[in-house]
Amino acid sequence: TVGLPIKCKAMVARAPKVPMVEEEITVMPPKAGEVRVKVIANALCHTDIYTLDGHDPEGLFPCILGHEAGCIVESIGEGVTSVKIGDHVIPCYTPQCCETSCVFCQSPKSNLCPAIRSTQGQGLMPDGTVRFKDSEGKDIFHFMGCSTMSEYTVIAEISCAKINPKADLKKACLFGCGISTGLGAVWNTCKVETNSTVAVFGIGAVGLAVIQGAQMAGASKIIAIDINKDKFEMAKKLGATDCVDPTSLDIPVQKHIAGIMTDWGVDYSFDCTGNVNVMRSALECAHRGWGVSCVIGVAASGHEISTRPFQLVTGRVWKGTAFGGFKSRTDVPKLVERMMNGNINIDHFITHNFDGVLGTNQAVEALHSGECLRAVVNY
Ligand code: NAD
Ligand code: AHE
Ligand code: ZN
Repeated sequence: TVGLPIKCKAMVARAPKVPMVEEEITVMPPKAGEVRVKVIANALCHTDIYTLDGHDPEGLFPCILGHEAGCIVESIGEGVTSVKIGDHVIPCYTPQCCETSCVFCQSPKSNLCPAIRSTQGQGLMPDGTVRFKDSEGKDIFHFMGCSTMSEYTVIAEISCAKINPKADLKKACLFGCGISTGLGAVWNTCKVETNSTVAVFGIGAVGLAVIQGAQMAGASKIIAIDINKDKFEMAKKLGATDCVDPTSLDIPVQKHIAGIMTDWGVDYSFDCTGNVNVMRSALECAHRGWGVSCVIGVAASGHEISTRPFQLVTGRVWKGTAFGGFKSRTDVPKLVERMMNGNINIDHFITHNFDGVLGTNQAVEALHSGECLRAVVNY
């Protein structure tokens, strides 16, 4: 079943802060334990831009970005048994090896399977080499184990979540990152209970997914915080009960939330901005005695969080989440089923659609405009 090299189009990020360029590349066949997929649709996540803009300490160039995609298996490498040619899959940057020896896969407490994390962070496949060559035959790095800004890509078998082939890949791709992360932060990482009070900082796709998850969990008060007031209309539609623009306050937003809007703070708060000052506000607006604050946003290289330890001494808990704590191969297919049976509506996240791999640059522009939640690029 192992095929020949494929020539196709891909967006190559040549250097930080430089627009990506469409190039003809060669995608080598999958090696043992790997799967080559045809990418049908890819949505842009803020993290792609963060790496493209040079803020990622693990950012390597030249590379092929992209990690929120819907794909069809084109060929499989030696030993691959869990997917076959023609299967529909969502590549997952948090893999799930399911080995009995993997303490992370065996624990219900975490989804952070480390099986291929080290090579993934170095832009390589698990055997330490790459599957992408440019037109001069030079190597191009992988990204987050996905590299879905290419018509074809190669991923590890343990990164493939096999989904219902009847699901629309142009929608289901969103479960590859942002939506799953926001929902899972609420349901898995924080386990928000009915009647909880919640504050969500940053109302992009991730923040909106947090609001949606909190509403589904039965939260009684959901405070949406953003410096862009245009975000509030959708926040309210999805369940926000209050909206706050911190720039219009004359006191710190955490004092406004814990003091004026609530007596002692919120039960749960979420940072969906990646700004370390916002992370501090989110922690400090959490309820004295038990408030939990969850970091979702990814901070730029060199940025660190701080607060007075007194905030923790007096019972607040600071935690974080990767991919919303979902075990990817087990849980993503279930999320897709829930979308198909109407239990999780995600249509409102797709604000823009573009065609062709080159449409990725229009998606980048759209995400920068502040009006975009998710731009889906259909290849
Ligand atoms: P986005 O750019 O669409 O949304 C960010 C929002 O934050 C915007 O609405 C912006 O106006 C708002 N914002 C910016 N500065 C603010 C401030 N000071 N106060 C309040 N709001 C502010 O991004 P996204 O795709 O929704 O991703 C959000 C963050 O989550 C990013 O940092 C991304 O890298 C990260 N992320 C993490 C995971 C994970 O697994 N932990 C997964 C996906 C995304
Ligand atoms: N490379 C960065 C870390 C980036 C990061 O934290 N990524 C999130 C996913 S963002 C998806 O949009 C994550 O899940 N991290 C866990 C992991 O294993 O990477 C850095 O700081 O080095
Ligand atoms: Zn992402």
